[in-house]
Amino acid sequence: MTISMGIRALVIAGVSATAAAAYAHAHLDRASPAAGATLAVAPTEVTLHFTQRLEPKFSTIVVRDAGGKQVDKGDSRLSGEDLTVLKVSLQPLGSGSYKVEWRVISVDTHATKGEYTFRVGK
Ligand SMILES: [Cu+2]
Repeated sequence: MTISMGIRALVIAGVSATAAAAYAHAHLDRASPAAGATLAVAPTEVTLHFTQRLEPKFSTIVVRDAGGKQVDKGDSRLSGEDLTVLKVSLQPLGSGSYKVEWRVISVDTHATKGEYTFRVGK
């Protein structure tokens, strides 16, 4: 192997390792209600789609109103057969701003979390 071939092999190995790491955690892929959405009709549940399968025991969604009061029903659960979809049911929501806080552990045992807000009403 020439020196230049060796360097090229190292560069390719480095790129592959970075790409693998990017896929190795559960990131939020899409959400319903969507981040920043304003809904005329109150949603009855929040559904989050992740980029990786989740560990059900350690993956939760909490939804809070503007005052910090929890307004979900505490029934976070995985949905569907691919184990990448997490849901929680909501209590009846009035007009206002709501925050979705999610915290998950993916099947590779890595933890990720995030939050976003949506609005009901005007
Ligand atoms: Cu990971």
